[in-house]
Amino acid sequence: MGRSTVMILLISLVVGFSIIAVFPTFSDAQSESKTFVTHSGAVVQTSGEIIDPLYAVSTVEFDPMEYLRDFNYGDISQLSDGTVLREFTIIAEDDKIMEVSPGVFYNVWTFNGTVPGPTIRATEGDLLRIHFINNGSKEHTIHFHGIHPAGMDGVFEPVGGNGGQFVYEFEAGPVGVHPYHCHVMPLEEHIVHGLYGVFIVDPKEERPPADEMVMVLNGLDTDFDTENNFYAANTIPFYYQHHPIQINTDELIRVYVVNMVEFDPINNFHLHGNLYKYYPTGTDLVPSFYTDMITLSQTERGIMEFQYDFPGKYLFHAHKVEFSEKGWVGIFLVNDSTKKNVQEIDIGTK
Ligand SMILES: [Cu+2]
Repeated sequence: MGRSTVMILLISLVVGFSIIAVFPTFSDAQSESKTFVTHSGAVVQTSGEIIDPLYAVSTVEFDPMEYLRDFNYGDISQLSDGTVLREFTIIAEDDKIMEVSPGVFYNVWTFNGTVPGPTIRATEGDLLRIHFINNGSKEHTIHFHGIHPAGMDGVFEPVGGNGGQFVYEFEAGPVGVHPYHCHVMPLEEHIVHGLYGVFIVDPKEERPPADEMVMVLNGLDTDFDTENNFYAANTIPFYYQHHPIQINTDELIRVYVVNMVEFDPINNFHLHGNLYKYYPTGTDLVPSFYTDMITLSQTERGIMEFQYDFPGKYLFHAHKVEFSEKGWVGIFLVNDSTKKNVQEIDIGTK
């Protein structure tokens, strides 16, 4: 036998054993997965739940306009040393169905019944006590970004489903805007299904009064192929385009923006007809940028401040066009505050 024949024999043996080694795993995986044709016609294998729109019923009530300006300050009491205690109850569930777009039903995993979960708000130095109940079927946790003891990090303390409980307790800090999310593996799956929300820590000396709102930039992988089919600000694609956010000229607007998009490495936020002051993570009271475009990676966030001089309709959207065309686009409808005042005076004199 020549040297080349020996080599061919060796290669054949290696390839043969590889096929034997790989094949059982492959067929196991195949028995668990289902075949699914995506909206674009691609055939994908998925281990996710395929929901028939004809028989599905939405079990989630979520109003993006209400969520936008809804801040949960918790049940407030005072400790003997004067510290403010804020208590929250957060319940995780993983069996809800949401009609995210007409005819598109998606199994969302929720904190307090919605995606995103409630916006938790406190002042720096307050004591937070979060009563977490896991009514889901899988293990879940709450992992807060911020500063806290290791045992409160929501990573190594999985909370079992069907009523498992845990109490997270830590001091609110640092000042800024932070995400919270489930940190159970596979992490992508627990996040993309919706287990996240926003945690705002206000400075002791309050920021100037403003029309404040929260925008969570998120994506929905409705066919479980680890690519997003929809993008949005606050979950429902195109919502604020069809229901513009009403604001007033010469009024300070403050947007707490958090990027929770999975799979795509970056997202961004472009504002039309204006620029905003930007405070990355909101940890500083002095803005770092004056711009109309910020780029955000996973869980990157910050505070935007701006005011409009001129009334009218202005777009805000991802400048990554694919994202805006798949739902991450909205409109600010700027009302003329001087005109409004004149009308009020007119009514008053009649
Ligand atoms: Cu989870």
